[in-house]
Amino acid sequence: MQIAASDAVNENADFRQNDTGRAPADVLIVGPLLPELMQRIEAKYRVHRWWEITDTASFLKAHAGAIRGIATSGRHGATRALIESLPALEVIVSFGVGVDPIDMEAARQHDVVVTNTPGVLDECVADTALALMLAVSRRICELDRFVRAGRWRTETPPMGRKLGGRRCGILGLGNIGRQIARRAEAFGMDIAYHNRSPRQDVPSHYMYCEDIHALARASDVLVLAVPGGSGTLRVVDESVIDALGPQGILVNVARGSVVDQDALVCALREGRLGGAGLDVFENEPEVPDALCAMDQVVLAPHIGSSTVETRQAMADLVMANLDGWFEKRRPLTPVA
Ligand code: 8YV
Repeated sequence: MQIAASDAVNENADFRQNDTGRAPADVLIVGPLLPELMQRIEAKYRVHRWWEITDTASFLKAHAGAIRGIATSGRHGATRALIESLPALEVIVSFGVGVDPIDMEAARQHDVVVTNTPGVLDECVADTALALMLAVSRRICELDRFVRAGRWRTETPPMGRKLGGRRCGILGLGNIGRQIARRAEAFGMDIAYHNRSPRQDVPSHYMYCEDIHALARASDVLVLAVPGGSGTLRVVDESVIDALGPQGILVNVARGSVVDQDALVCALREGRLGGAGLDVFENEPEVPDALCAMDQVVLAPHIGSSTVETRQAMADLVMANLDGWFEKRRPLTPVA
């Protein structure tokens, strides 16, 4: 079914919740968000659903001048073209902490405030990193398949490797990275990390590595927790993977763009890397068939922050940022 420009607007929404006495602001939602969050936005704002609009040129002609807000996510982002086609745009609120798919430079140039949802998802993303680490190291998914296939009756289950006593290297010791370190320590692992510079506010026994190669060489498990974007594009390349080595495990809860995915597949296939736990991929939701066929790899569909509790907290923060901007010109968590 083709959806005309006018159909993608919540014309009949009940705006009584807007107690400012002013007409509700027009907000463009770039791609589907949590249904409950979209309902909350639609109850207070005049919402346009960008992904449902087929004739974008006519839509922009009719509505571009009125749209003052964009609601998006770490998945859908906001391109320069979109930002520049909305002359009245004031704010972009994003569901997620990573703003790499938002053209931040375009937003800055056009005085558009960008907000994200920091702080509320660190623990869940760190839990996901540990879950992947354990699953790969102890071969949990492979052994699950082993049991389901009835192989236990006739074969000895293959052994995993212990995490305790091994070193967890963390690329990007930010808020999420620090939560990963705390959890890895609880499993008896030693911690190493690489950031642009050493952190003064972390335990002094965390080992600082000057560069990614030194970190990979020092690590048994290398966990990626850096932001995506041009600064980290494919920094984990063939040489870093080789430095991690045939017993090493790579865990990625950051962005697919941080890893050279072809080099990763090749190293796993040739046994130059021991295993991988991957929550993110280069071209989501596409995952190479080669990875799907490998037992030493555990795959997740970008669910780092995806728990009921954390997604609720993220949705609350998106609303607080949107309302904060339109009611008081004060968003709660603007991106610096
Ligand atoms: C979300 C994320 O899954 O916070 C991020 O940067 O990648 C995740 O928490 C994503 O933003 C939702 O699309």
